[in-house]
Amino acid sequence: MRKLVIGCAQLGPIQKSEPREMVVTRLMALLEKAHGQGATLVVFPELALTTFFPRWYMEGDAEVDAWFEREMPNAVTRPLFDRARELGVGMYLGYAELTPEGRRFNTSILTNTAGEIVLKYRKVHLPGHVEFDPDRAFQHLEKRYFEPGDLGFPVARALGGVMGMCICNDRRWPETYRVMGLQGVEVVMLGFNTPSVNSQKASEGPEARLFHHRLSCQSGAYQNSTWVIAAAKAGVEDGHPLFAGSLIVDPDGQIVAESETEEDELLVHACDLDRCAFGKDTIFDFARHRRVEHYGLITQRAGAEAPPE
Ligand code: CDV
Repeated sequence: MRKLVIGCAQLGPIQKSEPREMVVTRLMALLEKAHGQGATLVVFPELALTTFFPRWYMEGDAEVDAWFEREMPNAVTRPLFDRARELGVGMYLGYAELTPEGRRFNTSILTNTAGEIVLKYRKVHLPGHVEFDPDRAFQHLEKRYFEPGDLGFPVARALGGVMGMCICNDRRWPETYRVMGLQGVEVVMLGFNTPSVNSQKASEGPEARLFHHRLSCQSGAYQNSTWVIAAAKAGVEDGHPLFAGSLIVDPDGQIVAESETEEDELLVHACDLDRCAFGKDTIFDFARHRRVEHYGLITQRAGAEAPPE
């Protein structure tokens, strides 16, 4: 048995006016709690330091850049990184990254128990739109504020396993998990901010959205025989509800822990990474059963094209 005790640290809402220092205090409380329950890895949500700012339409660079981090760790997050290192706890942390060249990404990093950044990921599948859309119930401007990630879906050996990351909307795409599955991933960590209602389909409420969220995480876990740890930012941010549904999913696709509130909440589970072996070696055994000669369209074509009538 290769046991990795993982904390899935859900955050309740962060209001637009809440300073990062206050959020870091909340993250540190969750970190301490996770450590107290034996965790050596804590997974925090997407854009964990601020409100989900892509719902707000902004034009000026200065206004936009105020939501971004120019380095990580920085003055505000240093206490979190220091405490995680002291406790010997690794972290997945999502934040908005502004590079020295002025590029903007929706990013996550993974630290090891020594506090070193061992993996970086930049969100590939960016939902939403670029311009203000008056027909939507609310805005989702990720395509305005971020470039698509340019790092692919890397994995790293860390914390005793093969670790991979993605961010929010990425979890709905089978390609996300499969590219990491082909690198032997054993833990896929992800953070998310998902509105409780669909901005373009009012009839799609929280139950339907939770169903699709669970379905995506559970199928990704099962089909690649990997643990999936999904940490929500939840609750009502300045009048905009986000659902919760933080999950820990085992390599059989079963949910072993799920959040019960829309507040700061911690799930902890002792994940046996050796449980990934049966699915990888026996059920799916990619090397023996995959037929890549038939998968060309996956990389040749982005959009679906039905045959001519
Ligand atoms: N932050 C996200 O990527 N949210 C999307 C919403 C907009 C559908 C998600 O897939 O949850």
